[in-house]
Amino acid sequence: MENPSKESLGWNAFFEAQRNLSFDIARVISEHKNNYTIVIPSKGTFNAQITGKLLFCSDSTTELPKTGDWVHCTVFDNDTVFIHEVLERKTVFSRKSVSSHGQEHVLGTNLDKIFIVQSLNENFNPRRLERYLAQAISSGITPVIILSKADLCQNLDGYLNQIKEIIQKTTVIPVSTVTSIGIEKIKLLINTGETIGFVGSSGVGKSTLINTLTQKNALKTGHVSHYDNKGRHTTVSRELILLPEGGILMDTPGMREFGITADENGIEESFHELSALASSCRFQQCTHIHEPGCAVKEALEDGSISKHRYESYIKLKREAERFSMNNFEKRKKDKKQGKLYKTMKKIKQKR
Ligand SMILES: Nc1nc2c(ncn2[C@@H]2O[C@H](COP(=O)(O)OP(=O)(O)O)[C@@H](O)[C@H]2O)c(=O)[nH]1
Ligand SMILES: [Mg+2]
Ligand SMILES: [Zn+2]
Repeated sequence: MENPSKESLGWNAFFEAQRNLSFDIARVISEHKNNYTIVIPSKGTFNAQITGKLLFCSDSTTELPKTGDWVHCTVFDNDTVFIHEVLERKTVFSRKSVSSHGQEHVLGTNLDKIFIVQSLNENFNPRRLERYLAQAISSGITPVIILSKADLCQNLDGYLNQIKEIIQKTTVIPVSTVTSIGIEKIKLLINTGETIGFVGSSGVGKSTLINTLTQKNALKTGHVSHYDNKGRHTTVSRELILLPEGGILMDTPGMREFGITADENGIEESFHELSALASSCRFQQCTHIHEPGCAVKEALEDGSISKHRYESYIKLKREAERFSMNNFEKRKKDKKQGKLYKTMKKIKQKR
């Protein structure tokens, strides 16, 4: 697999419809500061930069190339490749960043599946699982739950019991890279041309699992050294890895917090037993907090839904709502200007 075909890199009809034949196409394998590693089908791996036009015409950094993107590019010589355009993304998996005022932070694009990895020890956390699930579902990406380090766990059923109501239709695979349990099941879920993102806290075993799946035969697509302008080696944070038997894996760095950018539909879908109840609430716009005739509250009181589940639902709905409000830069500005206007009016009235 020296020079992979476009299909094995994940190219399909969705991207073909956007093809501009005056350019080469390439998939972004990893991103560094102003520098990308890309694979051009049948040509190989290159370092690439973006054109000034792409940089200056982008409204936000989320529009710039991200790991997983398909791009239109031009090879000038083997050292100079310019990315002109990012093709429309089939899916985007993001989180709300903790540091930069809750902006959207793209983790990877054009993912077909998300493997949510939690280890069967103190890392296991049903509430965090709900977050990842809501985010995957609202991004239109199929989630799979991977319960790692199964060799350390004496009580698998106890763990499974805790997530019974959360998982709904989601596939759950207990796995161990020590005993190899579950590895074959995971392989069956990775189809040729599919891109799979691995997410989960640091230390749960994502990289070890990816190494096991690739059996070190993977094409070392990101195996170009990257140096920033001071000559320091920069960390490769996210990287696509091609499996020899088909399938593309994306490792992500561990995240201490995972803020969701999910939309309300995604939340409703991942909590569908609660949304189903909501249709029987007396008020259509019921918030399920204090309204009379609330079917969700009734179910909570009679014990048919758990308190944990109810609280997550309310919390994530609120978070999604807040994100969608904050996300519209314009709205934010309007709000600020509105505030300023009100303050000035007050000052004037006082005079
Ligand atoms: N007992 C056990 N340890 C594992 C397993 N998979 C990974 N580990 C260990 O967990 C630690 C973190 O693994 P790593 O793959 O770096 O986690 P990542 O941060 O999610 O990429 C390492 O010390 C691994 O050896 C497993 O299935 N069982
Ligand atoms: Mg890792
Ligand atoms: Zn209600």
